[in-house]
Amino acid sequence: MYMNFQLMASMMCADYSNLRKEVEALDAGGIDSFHIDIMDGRYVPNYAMSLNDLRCIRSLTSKPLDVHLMVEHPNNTIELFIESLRPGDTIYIHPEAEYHPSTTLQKIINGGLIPGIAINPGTSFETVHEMLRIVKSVLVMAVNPGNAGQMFLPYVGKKIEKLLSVKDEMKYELYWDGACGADKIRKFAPMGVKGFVLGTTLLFGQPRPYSETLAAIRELRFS
Ligand code: S6P
Ligand code: MG
Repeated sequence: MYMNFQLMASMMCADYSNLRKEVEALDAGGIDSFHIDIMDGRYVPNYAMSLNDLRCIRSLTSKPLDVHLMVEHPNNTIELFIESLRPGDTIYIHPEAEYHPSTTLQKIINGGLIPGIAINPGTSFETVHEMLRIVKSVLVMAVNPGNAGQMFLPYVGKKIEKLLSVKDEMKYELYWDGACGADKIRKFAPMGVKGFVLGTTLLFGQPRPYSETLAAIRELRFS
């Protein structure tokens, strides 16, 4: 059976000694968008990509960017991201990181971008329910935020089912971030998850070119 889903490259996993080549190979290889993980060392205990990395990648591709802000109080700096992006790009904030997440989401909307929230493994569906009316994209974290190469946390499955059950009524799309293997795409794409962020589990650090990996994923069999 043919299945329509999107594949995003988690650029914190890319080879930074060759960033231009990485972007070009992913772009030509059929990636749908570039996932940019921004961290502040406070909301999560790590630093990943910078605003300059984001601007560099934005200049190297015409494909959409999805920017995943793992920072405290994104409202303080959201304009920097909005002005660095284009219509069709998405900004995800973590609602726990903001006193008034709906104000920050409104700024993203007013900036002409797609508003999104990222939901941590330990954050309940009920906590974010009202925000689902505002956002267009929901990024479900299948690992704790902060690092690539972590183990999948199976308890997120139940929350994904809840989020899928109201997505049409509340008009948003659901995306997967963290430890995404072929088994996850095979199971969750038919259930309605629209796209998957690919990192070290499936895309980066593999012996074959990105074009072959991406083609193989698109050829997965769904019963
Ligand atoms: C985690 C981050 C993710 C990772 C991605 C890496 O804080 O938001 O986007 O970069 O999960 O993928 P993998 O397959 O190495 O877990
Ligand atoms: Mg991410």
